[in-house]
Amino acid sequence: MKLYYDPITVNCRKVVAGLDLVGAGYEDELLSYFGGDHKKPEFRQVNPNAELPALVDGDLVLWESNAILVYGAEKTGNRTAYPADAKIRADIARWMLWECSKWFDGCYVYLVQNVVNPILDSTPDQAVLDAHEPVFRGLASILEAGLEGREWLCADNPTIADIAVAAPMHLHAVQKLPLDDYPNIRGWIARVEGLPCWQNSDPVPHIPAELLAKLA
Ligand SMILES: N[C@@H](CCC(=O)N[C@@H](CS)C(=O)NCC(=O)O)C(=O)O
Repeated sequence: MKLYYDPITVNCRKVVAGLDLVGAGYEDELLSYFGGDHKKPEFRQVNPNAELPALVDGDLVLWESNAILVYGAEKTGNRTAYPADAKIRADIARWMLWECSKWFDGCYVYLVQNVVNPILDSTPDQAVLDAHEPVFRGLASILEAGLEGREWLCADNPTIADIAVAAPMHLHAVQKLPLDDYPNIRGWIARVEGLPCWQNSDPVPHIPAELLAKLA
């Protein structure tokens, strides 16, 4: 399998960590997000959405990070990170769909304002953050309730759903996500951050030093 990715982006961090969790190996095809490689015609042949990541395995050309995680788990047959039980699978599908339809956007506003804007020499727009905060809090309350009394979202162990839902908040400290009111989320993200697959996919070493300095 060949994975097209830039390790610094949210959805690429998701697949790098998730494919590691399920034990799926692949060949690296590294692209530069800030360099705009994903918008070039040759990559659009792979993903017409011009978005990272994408995976090619023989005649299968796959985009959508959560589909890539399901495929990796099916390919390796990892029944711990992707249990066979129908109800657990439905729950995993639910959280992964919630992530890409709601939670990603809920967290992305903070990533753009507090991480991407400073990198691009623009200042965070507090009015945008203030207007968005109720949306974030509504979504965070749903995740907080989903984690009540549980260590992991869908099973007694981490599954691909935990990796998918953690990804949009992967830089939560520099994103400045307002997590003070959500102890279950804080405890859970700390557990995710303790996973070897999460530590192995740390994007920070891949961020050029001159860009990192702008976040200090
Ligand atoms: N739903 C897609 C979203 C992919 C996506 O938005 N990727 C971002 C990087 S995290 C991207 O490449 N965006 C294109 C751009 O900003 O021009 C997935 O989960 O794979």
